[in-house]
Amino acid sequence: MCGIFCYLNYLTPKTKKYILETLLNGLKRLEYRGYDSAGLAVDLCSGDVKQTVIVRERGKVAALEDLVRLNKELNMNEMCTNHCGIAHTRWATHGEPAPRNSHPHRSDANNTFVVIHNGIVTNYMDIKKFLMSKGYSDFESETDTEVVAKLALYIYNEQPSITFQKLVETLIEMVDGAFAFLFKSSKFPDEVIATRRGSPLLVAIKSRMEMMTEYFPILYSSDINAQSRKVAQSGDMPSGVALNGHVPPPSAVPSTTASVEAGEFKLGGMEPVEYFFASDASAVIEHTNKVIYLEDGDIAHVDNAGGLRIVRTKKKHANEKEFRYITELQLSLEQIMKGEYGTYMEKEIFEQPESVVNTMRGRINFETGQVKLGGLVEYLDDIKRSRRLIMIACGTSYHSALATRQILEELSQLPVMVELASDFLDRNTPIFRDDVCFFISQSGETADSLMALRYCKKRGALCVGVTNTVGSSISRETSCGIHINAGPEIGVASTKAYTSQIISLIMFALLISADRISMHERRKEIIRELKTLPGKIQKVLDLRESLQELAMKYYKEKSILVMGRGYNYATCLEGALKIKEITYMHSEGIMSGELKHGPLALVEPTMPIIMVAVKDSVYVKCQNALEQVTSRGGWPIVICDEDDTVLESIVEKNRKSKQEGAPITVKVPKTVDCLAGILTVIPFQLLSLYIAVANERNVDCPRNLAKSVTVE
Ligand code: G6Q
Ligand code: GLU
Repeated sequence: MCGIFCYLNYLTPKTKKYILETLLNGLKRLEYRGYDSAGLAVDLCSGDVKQTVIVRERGKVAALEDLVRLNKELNMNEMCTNHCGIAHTRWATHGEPAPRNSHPHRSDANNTFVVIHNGIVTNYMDIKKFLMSKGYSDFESETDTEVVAKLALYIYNEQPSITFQKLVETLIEMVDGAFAFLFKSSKFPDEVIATRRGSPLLVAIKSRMEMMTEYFPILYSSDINAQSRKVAQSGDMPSGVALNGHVPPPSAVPSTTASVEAGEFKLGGMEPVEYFFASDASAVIEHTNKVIYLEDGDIAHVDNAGGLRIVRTKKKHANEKEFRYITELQLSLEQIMKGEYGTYMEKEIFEQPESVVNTMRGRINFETGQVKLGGLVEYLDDIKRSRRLIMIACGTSYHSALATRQILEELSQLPVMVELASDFLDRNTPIFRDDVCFFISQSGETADSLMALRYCKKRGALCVGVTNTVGSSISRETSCGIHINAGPEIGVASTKAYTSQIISLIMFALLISADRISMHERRKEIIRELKTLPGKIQKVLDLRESLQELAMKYYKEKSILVMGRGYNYATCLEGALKIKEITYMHSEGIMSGELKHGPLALVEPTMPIIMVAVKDSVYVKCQNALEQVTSRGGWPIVICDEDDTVLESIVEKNRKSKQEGAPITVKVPKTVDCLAGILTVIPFQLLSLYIAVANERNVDCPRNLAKSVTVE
């Protein structure tokens, strides 16, 4: 999530103005990732001891820039020969967007250690308790990140002779969750350490010298001394690279004088060098195209002699790659921001194997089956005692409520109502003090949902937010809530937020039923399936080519009907919404139980129809619906389980010769009923995307729509 940027100049005299502009510019390049606040840390270069100054602001990078300009401590003309500056854009997960919660965070009033962080430290409460017991109690923020800065100081104070690298190595062993961290310290001036686990991070190198190799060796701290073999000028591989079958191609032969020696990037004595660390290449491409993408567990260290080394604690498996590629970027800025994808929507669809993991991270213990939602702890008993649960939302978020209503009813044993916020308000719906109202919203700013929240709050109901935006109006005005942690969603058509909303609500259902023995097996089955979900999502994404084919079949059509029932009714509504909003084609989600009551009149051989039917409790009813449709000349595409042959044969039976050749089924992996909607909706996300692309629509910004609907 969000952005990290660092600029380190070694033997390259730069004014403070240049350094600050480079940092701010780096952050601006990362703005597209979405964020709510920004900050940076630089040193005062005059004086014996380098003092670190931190500047942080809520809102845009431009606001931070204004604050930097006004800062009296910073002398823009000051020359820094060696300097390390770090900068950050934050997408809040813990604590509202505010200067005090913005990064960098510091260990103490002297800024001895400062840290920036993307991701979530899931055991931050435990670390905080531990630090407080040791007398480190001057916490200034509500973030999970601040504990890391304080933990760094604690480790240092315990072992004042510890190296910077060893300190970070020790620290990350104690931290659970996902992170990309950058550490800077007055105890180790002009140095920086970067490390990651689950969040992206790269280091880019700018030097007059040409790199002599395309491979950067890894050092293992367990056997660092043994790693002193050298890259010989003759073209030997960096130490360890040739081991275990990872023999790089002959193009790795060194070409000039910069060398990678014993795992350290050396620049021939007193050579100047500049390093950049960033969450993605868009922030560095204007400076250099030499980039090393760090991998989980890598600790990249630039020392005070300008050397770079990448260290790992130990080998995970024997044939682990013992080097990182030094990549030469060939891409334009625009291409880098969207990665390999043409649009943000596409990128966000393909991010789902990761985003669902982020939603579950630190919340589900797959071994013990325990579910923890930190934001609800204090209110769980009240929720269990409530009269009914009411889920209120708009658009896609409303569909996520529909998708989870049944499992919530089953596991909570409470009546569950699902409401469109606008209609809920229109009806002046009766609300009572013992109601619990959930407000589901990606942006957390949707006007109708917010009004409904205020309406319910006024009537004394307990209001719970389920949003993707910490610090949003809905997250602020609710009493408690769940942050869905899908990461910033930029495409107007909601995709990854939808699947993460479903998972969040299912986690809530699991939580509320945790002490019901009768639900034990059911919960176990769901938790088991949640674990395998990312792989299954990937399998559906791998169907992209057949969905592209299908899009080419449909892209000139005027209308598509989408039919299903049970858990998959929500998929039909959401699928139809995706199609209409980005392709501008008419599409209707139809509850197949309603077919006979009207929609059947639309069925004829030329009407495009997609039916969703997986082997759950309504499967037989879905077969009947399919029979009804095919016997009236309809020839639907069926989204079904991968082992299904029955539905195919029903379609085949009624197949007219002129319809031959096109695909009949889109098969998705089998999962438990309440999670099937996550797998069945992805074909619609992709189909609508490909139809929109074929029709040259603006996928990310469809006409007449906005990402955040702040008007009624
Ligand atoms: C769907 C749209 C839209 C959205 C609603 C509610 O693709 O993004 O339907 O879901 O406008 O928005 P929030 O979830 O931000 O409240
Ligand atoms: N969890 C951290 C916070 O809330 C970092 C969020 C981010 O990735 O920007 O401050």
